[in-house]
Amino acid sequence: MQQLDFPVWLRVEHWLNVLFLTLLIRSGIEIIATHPKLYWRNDSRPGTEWARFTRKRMPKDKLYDTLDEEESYSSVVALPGHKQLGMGRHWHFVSVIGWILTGLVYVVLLFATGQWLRYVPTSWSIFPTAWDDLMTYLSFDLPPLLPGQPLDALQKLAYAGVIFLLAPFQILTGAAQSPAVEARFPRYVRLFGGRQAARSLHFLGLVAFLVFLAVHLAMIISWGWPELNALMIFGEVRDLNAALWLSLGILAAVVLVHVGATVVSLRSPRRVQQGLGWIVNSFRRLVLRRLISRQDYARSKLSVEHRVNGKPPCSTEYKLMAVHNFADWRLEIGGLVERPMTLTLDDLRALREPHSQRVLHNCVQGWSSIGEWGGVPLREVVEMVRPLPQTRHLCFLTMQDTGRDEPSAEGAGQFYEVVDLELAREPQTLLAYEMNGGPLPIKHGAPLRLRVETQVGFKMAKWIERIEFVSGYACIGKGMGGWREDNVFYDKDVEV
Ligand SMILES: Nc1nc2c(c(=O)[nH]1)N[C@H]1C(S)=C(S)[C@@H](COP(=O)(O)O)O[C@H]1N2
Ligand SMILES: [Mo]
Repeated sequence: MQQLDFPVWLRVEHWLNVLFLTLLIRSGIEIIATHPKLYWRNDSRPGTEWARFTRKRMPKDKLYDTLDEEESYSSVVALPGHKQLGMGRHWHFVSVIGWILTGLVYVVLLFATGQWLRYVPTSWSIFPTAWDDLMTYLSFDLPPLLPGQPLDALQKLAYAGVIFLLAPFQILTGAAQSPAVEARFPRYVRLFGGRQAARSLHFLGLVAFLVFLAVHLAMIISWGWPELNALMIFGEVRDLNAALWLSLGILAAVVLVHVGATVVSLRSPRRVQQGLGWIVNSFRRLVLRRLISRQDYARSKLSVEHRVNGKPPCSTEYKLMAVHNFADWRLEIGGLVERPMTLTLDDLRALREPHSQRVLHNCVQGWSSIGEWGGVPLREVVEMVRPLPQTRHLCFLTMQDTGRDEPSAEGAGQFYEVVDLELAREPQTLLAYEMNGGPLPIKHGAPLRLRVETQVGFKMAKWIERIEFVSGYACIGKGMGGWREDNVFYDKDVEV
């Protein structure tokens, strides 16, 4: 029979796992901080959360948005802490790539070397034995190890559960939160009970990992830290002191990575955004870019109260337009096009019967709602104005001046977002002037807003006044591809 020892790859994998899991946990907590509430239903209706990690109470009589609900957690628990969702996302996604690659190598080697026998039970008798082991532990005693194996029955089942159930569960519930995956495979998300249920389950998976870590450490202490530690360092029980120092050295290196990641994220977020963004984007392009939205939720699934993000323009000009039902509003389309245009709302309505779609909206903060949007598919407008060959992106400029309209937000200036031409041509990319069968309400972007269903919500500019076709965006704003990218360091392409 295969000897279940501690080959070098197993030891390396173990310590890499420590690094990636802890990075995932801290960056995950940063992501929760931005909307510290958990729901079961897709509409994330205020008041229906089953768990909340904040003391803030939101007003019932005033328009507030999700940014007002955000919490600032300490860097001790969150990477990097202090309301840096953009940074938390970059670290979470980079770590998840590292963790999945580590996991794949691990599983392949486990099966290639016969070491899988240490985790995969080969007889039903393991269950009654594990029960006996549990009773033994509860009476503060140590159960016998399985013959010829490094673990007792209960430990074997616990490790098998973490490796073959919990880890895949976290990956699957994580994927179920990607707007691109949801848009292309709405049924996949339904498997978990919807977007918010997937988010809640992902959180419970985090709790399960924390419990596992606590029990794992307790076990090591009760079975003999020095010897087990030596096994994880040298692969055999020898040089206990050297093993101790080496393991402390590895842990110090892990802590150093965490401290370093936290400090650069807080001090030079732009560098982290560019560096990690490059890694994450390469994977995202490879895996998610070809997913095209195919959503059509039933009318009965529409959220009674669609959540809101961003505060409407409060200029007199905008208010006057609103009073006149936006008769004076104009949409300018220009830049690298053959036929620049200026359209009124009536012109847009006259283009065609409104196209409508019932879709799930994912805010980067974590909430979701389902709405019906009506308007003109953007690709029809693109065909009308005829982009020049060098066009790569569309820049959506809005009537919102964030410094004036949302003073509590970080950053100032005109809100804009850049979307790639290929996304603009997808069937469910929409210039919407209707919502749930009526005119688009002011808080949702009247008179015109964008819908790009494979992306996270912040790409969908509201209160649009101009669309500029461009070949690059380095000269727009701070050059990162949108107001949020410029000011709060989000990633430009947000299929997750
Ligand atoms: N002009 C502008 N558009 C915006 C925003 C904003 O702050 N300003 N917020 C974005 C974000 S973060 C989200 S989640 C969606 C919210 O759309 P909703 O309020 O219709 O739900 O709008 C997006 N469009
Ligand atoms: Mo958002």
